[in-house]
Parts: sequence; C-alpha cells; structure tokens
Amino acid sequence: LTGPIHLAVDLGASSGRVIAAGITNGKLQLAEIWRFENKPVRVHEDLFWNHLGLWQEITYGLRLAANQAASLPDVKIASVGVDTWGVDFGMLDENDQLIGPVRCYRDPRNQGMMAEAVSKLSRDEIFAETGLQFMEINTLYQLIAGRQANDVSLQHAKTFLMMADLFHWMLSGAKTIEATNASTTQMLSPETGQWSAKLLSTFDIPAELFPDPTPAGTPIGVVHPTVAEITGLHEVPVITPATHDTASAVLSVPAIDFAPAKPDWCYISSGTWSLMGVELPKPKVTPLCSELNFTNEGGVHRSTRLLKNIGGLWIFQQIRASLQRKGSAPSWSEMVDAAKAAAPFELLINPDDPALLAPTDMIEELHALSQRTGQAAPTDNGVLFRAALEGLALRYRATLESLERLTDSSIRTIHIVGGGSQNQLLCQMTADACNRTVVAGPVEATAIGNVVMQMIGSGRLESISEARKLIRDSFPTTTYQPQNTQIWDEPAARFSQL
Ligand code: ADP
Ligand code: LRH
Repeated sequence: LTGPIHLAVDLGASSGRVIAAGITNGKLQLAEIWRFENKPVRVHEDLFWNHLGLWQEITYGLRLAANQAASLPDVKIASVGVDTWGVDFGMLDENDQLIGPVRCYRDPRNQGMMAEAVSKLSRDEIFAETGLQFMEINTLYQLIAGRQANDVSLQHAKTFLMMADLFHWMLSGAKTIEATNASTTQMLSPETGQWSAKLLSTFDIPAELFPDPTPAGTPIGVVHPTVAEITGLHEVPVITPATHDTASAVLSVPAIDFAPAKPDWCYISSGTWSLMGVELPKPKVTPLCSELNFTNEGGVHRSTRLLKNIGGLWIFQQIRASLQRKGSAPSWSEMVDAAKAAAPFELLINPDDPALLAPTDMIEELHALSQRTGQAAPTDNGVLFRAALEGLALRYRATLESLERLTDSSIRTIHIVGGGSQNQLLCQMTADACNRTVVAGPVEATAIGNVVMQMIGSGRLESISEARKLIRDSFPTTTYQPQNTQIWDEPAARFSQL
C-alpha cells in the first residue's frame, strides 16, 4: 500500500477485522492487519457480547496498522471508521460512563416482546411508522424486554448508541448515531430518516436518548488522545462509514447502476445471516411488503435496502461449534466437501425456524427438528452440512420470487458478497435453485464498503458510481450458471409446506 490509507474496523457476528485500504494504480488494495473471533457470551439464561474484549482487539489491530504505516515511507493513515452488525446497542449514563454489558440480539429475554408490542400498537401501525420487517431481534423489542425486566441500565441511560457508534465513541468521544444502522432499530421513519416520535412515546422510550441520525461519510471527530496513546493514531480523523455491515456490503456490490427503480439484480450478503434484497431509490412501505415481511432499511445516500433476513450460515457455523465442543474441528472446506459427498435433499431445514435462533447445541436441535417435521433422522454429519446449505438455497428461491413480486421486476443476476461467497457449493446451489446467474464476490464486501465511504467522506472519491467502478476494477468475481434446475422443484414444494 502507498499514499493515504483508510482503516476499516469491520465487526461481524462471527469475526472482526482491521483492514487497511488504499488506491494504487487505479485499484483498491486491501491489507488485512488483524482478525479476531467474535461470539456471544452466555451467563445463565442471558446472552451478551464481549464488547470490551472486542475493543481490546480493535485497539491492538489499530496499533499494528499504525506501526506498519510508520515503517513505510509513503504511507499516511488518513482516516478510520467502524461498522458492525445491526440492531444491538450500548448506553452511556449522565457522566458518559458505559452502562452494563451489551446484550446480544439472540438473548432469550426478547422472546414474546413482539406480541407485547403489537398489543399496544397494531402491527400495521408499527409497519407504517418504520417500514421494517418484524423480527424479535429488533432493537425495539430488546428495549421493551429491558423495560419489562426493570433493567437498571435503561433507568440510568442518557445516551443510546448502536454498536458501531459505541466504538466510534470509544475511539473519538463523539456521540453520534449513523443512519444506516439506526434504520435497523424499527424506531426510525424510512420516509423522514428521523426517529419516530409516535413509536418512542407509545413504548415509553425517552426520545432524548437518541442523537439525530448522521449520514454515512461524515467526519465525526479525531482519535481521542487517550486512544492515540495506545494505538499511535494521533489526530487521525474518524469518518463514519455506513456503520450497518449490510449497508456497507451492499455498497460494494459490483453492479453498474445505483438504486435503480426497476432492479434487474439483487444481492445476498452472505455471512452469519443472509441478507437478500434489492437496492431502491425509495422505501416501499406497502401492504404486500408487510405481508411478505420484507424490510426497508436505510442505504447510503438515502437509498433503500429492501431485503429479507434469512437465517444464514449461522446454522453451518453452529454445527461446527457443536463438533468443536466434542473435540473435532473441521475446516469450512472439509465441511463443504462432506456436504458435496452427501445425497441431496435427505433433510429439509428452514433456516428461519425459530428453534434454530439460539439453540444450546445445533446438532441436537437439528435431530429434534427432523423428528418434529416427520423427516428421517440424519444418518451422518454430511447430511446436516448439506441440509444447512440446501435450506439456504431453497429460502433464496422463495425470497427471489417475493422480491420480483414486490418490485414488479425481473431479476437476472444474484450478487453474493461476504464470507459465504467463498462457499462454491452454496453459490452453485443458489444458481440452480433460483435458476439465475450468480456472481460471487468480493469476499470482504463489508470492509470494502466501509473504506470507500470513508474515501467519499474525505473527498477522495466523488460518488457511489465511482466507488463501484473502482470495486469492479479491483476485485475479481466468479460466475455460476444454473444447472439441473428442475431437481429443485420437488424439494421446493416440500419446503414450502414445512
Ligand atoms: P460475519 O460478518 O457474519 O461474521 P462473514 O462474512 O465473515 O460473516 O462470513 C463468515 C462465513 O463465511 C463463515 O461462517 C463460513 O461459513 C464462510 N466462510 C469463510 N471462509 C470460507 C471458506 N474458505 N470456504 C467456505 N466458506 C467460508
Ligand atoms: C448482518 C446483520 C443483519 C442484521 C443482523 C443483526 O451481520 O447486521 O443485517 O439484521 O446482523
């Protein structure tokens, strides 16, 4: 890398990384500086994130970046920005002290809170105010759960920050909420981009906790002197990217057009979750959208990400975690090879089955699921690996149909970005089940989206179109054409009855 370098701190639900990026000879170049694990921490029934451990990893990674930059003659760190998963948050008290641990969206105390909410304000009214899909993990239901539990952190809170904003505050002292991640709360109006006063007052959530949303690409401060001491990033600007990882990932889809009214491509941001949708110029807060339970999340430059959350590679990850606990630790490619070798459609799994959201042991849960749904017990782990991937492909097929209905358009290409784009079997299954061309890559979509937004914010890139051209010119993609599509028809019919 040479010249000005932008640092992306990119935290996913399964891992975090610090990535440095610069432009050399018209190409965006990335260097992975530091990578670390992330996983929820259980204490009795409660589920948290280890946010202080994450902060330690982040500052360690930033220190490495500063050291490497100092050893290279033409390199200068120009800015830093953080993105994370959506919906989760932390709070500060009146003295700007962090209050309590940070909860994980899979925390069981959220169960039943959606029903609680719609008993106060109808589902239609909540949807009209927010345009968001109904999922128990949404911030709104987490806050209602906190109120119900008389959580002291809520009683003492003076500032509410989403996860990435919390890390921006730790980095710089700035208390901001970036708009794309704020849009995942189900408390923001997609029309105005502001907090919904009606929702906050209905659920007794104090409006003064919430800073006004800040657009992605805004410089929000510089690295705080105390953090500069440990990282070496003296006076480095902090520029907020699209802090919602999915918004950053969608920004780096190597498509040509930005937010077309009639999209002919869709994306799957493939990681712990699969986020499948289209990028539109305006929200679609329609009865059909509500019925199909799609979401209108905020994208960069006030675009809309009309998408659906699909249970994702979480199941695949948790099968592996279960095996790890028993002492075997297959690699991703070993799991994919075993899935390839297994017979197709032995077990159908709906990745959005609520029982799979946070089971104690995924393998045991999948055996219980096979019984509950009247399917044969899986004969070996290969069947489970394959079923986790086939379940995703089948869910993508149904979601594609809904997307085309919703947007009244024909989708020709599915872009798969993120860690899951490396899973060639899943990419081919997606092409086959959906009968569409799949274009896979880039893998580090989120970090790329993060840095290009910092480049736009610092004036180094002019527009989203220029950023996307740079991405197309810089990262190779792999194309999968549909094959044997008809073998998916019968399982798709069975799947829809699950
Ligand atoms: P998140 O941001 O949610 O933490 P990532 O985008 O980092 O997720 O994707 C992680 C997932 O990518 C893993 O769970 C794994 O299934 C998949 N993955 C990572 N590396 C590979 C690989 N080499 N081959 C196949 N799949 C992979
Ligand atoms: C993906 C993601 C998704 C959210 C979920 C909590 O990492 O941000 O967009 O719904 O995590």
